[in-house]
Amino acid sequence: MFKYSYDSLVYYGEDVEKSIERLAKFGYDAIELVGEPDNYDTKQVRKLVSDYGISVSSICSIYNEQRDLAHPDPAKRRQAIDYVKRVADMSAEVGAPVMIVAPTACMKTSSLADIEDEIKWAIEGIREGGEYAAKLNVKLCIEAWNRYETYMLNRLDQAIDMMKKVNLPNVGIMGDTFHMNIEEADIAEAIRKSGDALIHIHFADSNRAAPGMGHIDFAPILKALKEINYQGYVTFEILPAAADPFGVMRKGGGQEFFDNYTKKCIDYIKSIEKAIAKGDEIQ
Ligand code: LER
Ligand code: MN
Repeated sequence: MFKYSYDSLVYYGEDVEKSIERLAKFGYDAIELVGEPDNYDTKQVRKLVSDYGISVSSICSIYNEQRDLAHPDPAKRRQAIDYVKRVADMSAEVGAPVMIVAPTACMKTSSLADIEDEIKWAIEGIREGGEYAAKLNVKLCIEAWNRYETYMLNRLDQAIDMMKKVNLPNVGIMGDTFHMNIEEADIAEAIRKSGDALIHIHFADSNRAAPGMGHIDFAPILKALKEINYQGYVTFEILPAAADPFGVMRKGGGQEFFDNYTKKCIDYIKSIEKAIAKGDEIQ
């Protein structure tokens, strides 16, 4: 059986205890927290997850203009590296084994300098952050995003190439089925090719709604994860279908992402997992 968690990014503005309580109620093993260290009392979170019998799977770091590891300005890069380190501290404090790292800001769709220089700066930044995180027993996973969110890493093979250049034992990669559906020729094959390098994964359907609500076939994806003996969490990261999902949530939209989709995600994927285990034909 896979371990399941849910990215609390979509529980916008909610008290963390309510989120943890919901995830425990619907049978999740863990919560993915948002990489905003100032928003959490980490001691309290550690106690809460333990009280509700779940864990913190991971931290979903937020890479914006202020946190761009590939920025041509060294002062901005330093700021981004400091952010990676602060999230590593937060990960250790809440007991999360993995934190997400991205080489550039999300929604930065073209380079500000020569791309080879930007890639080199990103590698240096991830390496410095990774060395810091290693001392805290925290792993970094490099996430590839689709071409409308970044110009740098769009596929898992590119993330693996960067991971190899960073060259640290605690730095791996992750997939996100929403991005992979756009960029990979074959999602299951990309997972198989990643093998041990794949240490985390985000699940969402093609429209970023709960799996089962779009057109991704999750059976071959789960089979590929079994084949590589995937040991990480399957984390649902679903968001409103809008260019500015947070604008939707700020206006009070996205209520279905709380109880409704939280339950749908795990029930749907677990039912496929069970059918695979029984050897049933998946519809
Ligand atoms: C960005 O699209 C993404 O997939 C997240 O994991 C980070 O916000
Ligand atoms: Mn993601």
